[in-house]
Amino acid sequence: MKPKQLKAVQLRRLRKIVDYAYRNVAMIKKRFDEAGVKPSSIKTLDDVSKIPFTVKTDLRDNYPLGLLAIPQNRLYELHASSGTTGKPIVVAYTRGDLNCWGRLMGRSFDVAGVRKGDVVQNMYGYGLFTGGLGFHYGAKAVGATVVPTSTGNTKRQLMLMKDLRTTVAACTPSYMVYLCEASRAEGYEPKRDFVLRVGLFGAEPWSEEARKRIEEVFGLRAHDIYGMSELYGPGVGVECDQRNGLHIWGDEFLVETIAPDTGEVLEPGKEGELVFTMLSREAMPLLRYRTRDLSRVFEEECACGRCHPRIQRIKGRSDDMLIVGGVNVFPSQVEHVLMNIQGLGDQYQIIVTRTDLDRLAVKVETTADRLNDPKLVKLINSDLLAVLGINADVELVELGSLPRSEVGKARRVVDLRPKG
Ligand code: DLL
Repeated sequence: MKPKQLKAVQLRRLRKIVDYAYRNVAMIKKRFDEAGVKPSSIKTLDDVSKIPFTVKTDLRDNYPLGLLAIPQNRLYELHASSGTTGKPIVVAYTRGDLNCWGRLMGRSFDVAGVRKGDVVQNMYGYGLFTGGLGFHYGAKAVGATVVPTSTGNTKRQLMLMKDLRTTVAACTPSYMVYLCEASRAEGYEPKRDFVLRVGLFGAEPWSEEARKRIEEVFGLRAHDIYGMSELYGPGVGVECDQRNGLHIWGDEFLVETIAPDTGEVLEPGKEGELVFTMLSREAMPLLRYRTRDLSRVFEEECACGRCHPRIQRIKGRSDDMLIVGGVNVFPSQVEHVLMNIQGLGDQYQIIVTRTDLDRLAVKVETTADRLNDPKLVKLINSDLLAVLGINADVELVELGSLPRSEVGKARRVVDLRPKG
């Protein structure tokens, strides 16, 4: 499509989805009414800036299914992702939504050069996380063979990678960097023993250095892929062969950047928070969803010939969300868990490290008599696991031993991972 055609499709779909969301989602109607905006106020693509934002806490406040635009019996699938406190955010799909998501993931695979005949080893987690099934649907959409290994069990991953002649690796970039070392430690010579051709890496920020390392060790071509559960999952955008930014699928997503503090819309090319409007989501339409991800949007045509706008690789976040081994963790979730356990002090610290893989440690203060209480450690660990979905190394420390800050906020998060 030429950019002009794409814009015409976007406008037609925008007007339709705004009207649909206004009529079917009570929260959206209320927000529009409060802002004095009517669906008919949206006449041009620029009018999108009149639409009130949706934020993550709106999803939490409407837990589990308060933002549905359709009767619940039309749902085909439900996923969940970290909320900011104890409850997750639930994302819902109709059959049409699932088809659309699968198509977008299929396109993303296609752009990265994945074809029928490829063997895709899907090392993203299967389950409530959107990574596993999102990649599964994408592989099926291009007619590739999918090997659903899910996360973990590195020895088996490597064995199957060799024996099944995996050509496409799909996992978090930090896990692939880990496999660079782990494969050699297990006695493999990566370029000789594996026939990997393409990698699709996302769910967390990564760097050009990580890309170089992965490509050198495995001799594959690594593509960055972006997405989030609220926006179906992975497959919102992907790098084409130029690898000069990630194409955002413009016929399904309208992307803007805003100043995180004021909400002001920024010119293309300026760094800001990404905001997405989903153009055809049936189950849970999301208008102007604030992602908290920081990036830039480029509208110039790409040398690959695609007209879909591009974003720069994600630079970071404008909130305090941590991504630990691809899993989203909000410090407020940890606090929520700790506050609900009897016998703990108010002070805690979250420490993130990376030696081979990411590790999360939580130190929490307690009284002297409970410092060596293994039952307490076990309880904290299992409650954290239930809420975060990952294991944390829990350490009980003496009351008064964690650093307090005299001014402003306590330094609750210490991220010791190498930058870049
Ligand atoms: O991480 C979806 C996904 C799965 C994307 C697999 C790519 C591959 P959530 O768990 O909801 O969904 O986390 C979304 O992860 O807001 C970003 O902060 C971060 N993120 C996702 N992709 C990238 C990327 C999935 N390519 C959150 N680069 C997003 C940097 C990314 N950060």
